Amino acid sequence: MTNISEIQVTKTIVNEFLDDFIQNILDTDVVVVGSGPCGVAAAKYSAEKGLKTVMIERNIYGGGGMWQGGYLMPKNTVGAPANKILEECGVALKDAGNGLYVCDSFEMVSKMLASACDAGVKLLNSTNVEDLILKEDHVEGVVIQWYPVQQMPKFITCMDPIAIRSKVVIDATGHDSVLVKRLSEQRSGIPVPKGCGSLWVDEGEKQTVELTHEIYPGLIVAGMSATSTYGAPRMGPIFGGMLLAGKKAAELAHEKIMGVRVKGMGKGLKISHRAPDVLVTE
Ligand code: 48F
Repeated sequence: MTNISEIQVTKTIVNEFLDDFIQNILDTDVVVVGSGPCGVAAAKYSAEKGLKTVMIERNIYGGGGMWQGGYLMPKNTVGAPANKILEECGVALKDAGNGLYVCDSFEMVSKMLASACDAGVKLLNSTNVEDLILKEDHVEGVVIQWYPVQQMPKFITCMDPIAIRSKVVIDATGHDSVLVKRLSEQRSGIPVPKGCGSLWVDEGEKQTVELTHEIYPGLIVAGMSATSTYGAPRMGPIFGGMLLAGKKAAELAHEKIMGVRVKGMGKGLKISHRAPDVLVTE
């Protein structure tokens, strides 16, 4: 039998949260906003590269669009070579032919999140990133508020948020491109996200990776957020491009922070404030 008091439980939670927040979250290398397939891959690979990494999710649970494969069916597909990322995480895959693989969506979510945790990623859930810390020529972190607070009527929510400093922020917020949208209101040359184009699986998968780049010093746009920023084709219920985009975002963050060359990246894909030259719908 235990002898645990109610007060001890509360004190343990409060102390642990504040210690963790101040030591591991408040001032970090990389903040990944969004915990969908792109965000989790970005966070996992950033942490595996030795970068202090915080992943922020407004939902109570992580996983974003990975929980349902499409049309409410819990089967996820990925195209090669992204199957290797899932194999690394221990996800059981079935070969569906032509470079397509399929797995159970809940296994993909849980094993990817476990892999990010094992790499040392810190997760803040129920937390909405509502703004950037934006200095004259670079992004220096994010502004956060509890998501339930943000959902309350405006007359109650005249409550200031708080901030987390980071060397790099990765916008992996999916279709809404939340941080690019916010930045576009304040800096010329940053596109106003237009939403994704119509379905084209192969091209959408390719472009989501190609469009993942540092859009402004300190802000990397990645995955569906990049697709939606430039109106590139949607790829539908296939997640390989998202995983590869997340991995690329981590490599770009590592390159920026450590000053190392990104292995295997051609000249055309080096860090640039402009989107790489790809076919984008007008
Ligand atoms: O939507 P989401 O899964 O984006 P992704 O990782 O992958 C896209 C695919 O799931 C799918 C697709 C391709 O297969 O078409 O859409 O690019 O995950 C985005 C996550 O970001 C969270 C949101 O709740 C979701 O879990 N999010 C969005 N805005 C914020 C946020 C915000 N302001 N603060 C915190 N989290």
